[in-house]
Amino acid sequence: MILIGTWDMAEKGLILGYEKFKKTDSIFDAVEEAIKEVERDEEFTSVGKGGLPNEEGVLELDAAMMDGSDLSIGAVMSIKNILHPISVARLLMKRKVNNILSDQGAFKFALENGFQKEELLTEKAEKKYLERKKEDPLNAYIGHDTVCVIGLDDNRKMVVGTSTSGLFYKKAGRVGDSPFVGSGFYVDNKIGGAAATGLGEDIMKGCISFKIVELMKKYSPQEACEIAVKELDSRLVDARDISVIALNNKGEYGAATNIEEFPFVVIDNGKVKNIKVQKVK
Ligand code: SD4
Repeated sequence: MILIGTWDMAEKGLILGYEKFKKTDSIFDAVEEAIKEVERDEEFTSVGKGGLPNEEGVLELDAAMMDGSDLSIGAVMSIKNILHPISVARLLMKRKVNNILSDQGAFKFALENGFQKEELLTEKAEKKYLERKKEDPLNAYIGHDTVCVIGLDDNRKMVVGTSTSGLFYKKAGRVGDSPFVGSGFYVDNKIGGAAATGLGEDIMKGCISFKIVELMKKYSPQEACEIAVKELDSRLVDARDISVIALNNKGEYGAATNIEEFPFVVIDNGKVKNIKVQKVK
């Protein structure tokens, strides 16, 4: 089994995800467990608890999960006060309708399904917010990352999950790419999976995760990531940060970025690899 995750922050989660997999043999459990770890760790200021709030000082979270075997999707957008949005997304995934919920509807669904209301805004995050408030608004939106995890088991079952607090100091109700299928994530067992992190507004313009999966019909994950990032970066006016990871159903993986350096983590049958890719040329 293989798990691949965005940024260094994914490392501990991937290890826990692998441990979980050994117990339950479920790639869904592995991906969920990996992301839950990042959501609960207050040190990671762009996902879950301790994440950075919007312009009004409110923490709004986006998350999604997709099953590559039947292409089912679950997602939540702008959910508040729920520690594990990824678990809510997973629960929504097998519903034929009403599988993508936002804000109050997502929160209500979570409460009805046994999740607890929780304060997720930490003192540290609030302090950062108050400092940001005093700064030049042109500096806004710096400080954001999404944890994306793609998993593959030995039976070629694949799943992808994403979770983020989105852009720091975003407008209330703003949603990025992370809960949007095709943009923030995509997976098809017949080919592979991909996921993105960076400025959602730019990522969405290229439906980049779907594009990478399509490209993997012909290219390796590394080539597919590079082609997609290069194309989108050159197509946009003043493109901002776009970083992607991909894993195919043979266990080959790749990543690409248009920023100076993008770290990602892979756990391949228990062996952790911390890898960095440089800006694509
Ligand atoms: C968003 N893509 O909400 C997310 C944020 C992110 O690296 O991934 N930043 O736009």
